[in-house]
Amino acid sequence: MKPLPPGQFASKQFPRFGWATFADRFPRTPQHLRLKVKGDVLDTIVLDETAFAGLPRVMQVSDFHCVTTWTVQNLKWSGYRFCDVYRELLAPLVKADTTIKIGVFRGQDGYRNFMDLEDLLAGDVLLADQLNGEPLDIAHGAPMRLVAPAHYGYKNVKHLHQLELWTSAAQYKSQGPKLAQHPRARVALEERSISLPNWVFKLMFKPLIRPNAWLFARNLRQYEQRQQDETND
Ligand SMILES: Nc1nc2c(c(=O)[nH]1)N[C@H]1C(S)=C(S)[C@@H](COP(=O)(O)O)O[C@H]1N2
Ligand SMILES: [Mo]
Repeated sequence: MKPLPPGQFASKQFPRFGWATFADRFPRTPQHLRLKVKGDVLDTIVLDETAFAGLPRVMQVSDFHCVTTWTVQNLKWSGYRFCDVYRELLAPLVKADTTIKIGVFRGQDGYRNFMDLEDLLAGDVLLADQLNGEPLDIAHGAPMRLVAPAHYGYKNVKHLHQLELWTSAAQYKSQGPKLAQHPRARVALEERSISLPNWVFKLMFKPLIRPNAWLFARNLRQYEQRQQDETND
């Protein structure tokens, strides 16, 4: 088994998690895989099941690291390598003489984050639509999520519906608490936050793990109950 990165502990559970403001936000069409790709550098294109089906499907076992210090080990993801998606489907459409710096990912729940294109092209970065042999569920990012194991969880955007390709990160405004943002968020280097020293960050966020996981779990149960009630009506 891989050793844990600095400052992380192994969690048996894999909770639905995120910033508390997203605990009661859910994807609108979790059953439809439809990734819109846009930006000044290319004409907007929509990638659906058919577009992805032309790419090799890969399976990957990797660990998932939340910046608040929990790690789940040995998750079995399946989906498409971002580098394949980029090289096969997107790069041919990008206008000549443009250099893409970042990819901004948006989730159906309103969440967003970005990663450097260079980091996105690493071989272990996936657009995953399955976890442990099952289609992704609402808890973990249906219909498709970003999986970037070398980067903290907050870069691993769930419920993907849009990707924007930008030539510079200068205009990007971070969302939510500025405390837990780092442009690269590399786990091995403990790039947790640009504004807080790691020891303060860990002291502040560790006690919030359990209550936050509980909040997300409660909202998920309520969401599932509502879906159930709607189908029964
Ligand atoms: N769409 C979306 N993606 C998201 C989040 C979110 O709230 N919404 N939270 C991020 C954070 S902070 C973490 S730790 C992981 C949690 O993934 P999980 O719910 O599968 O455990 O998702 C990340 N991606
Ligand atoms: Mo997180």
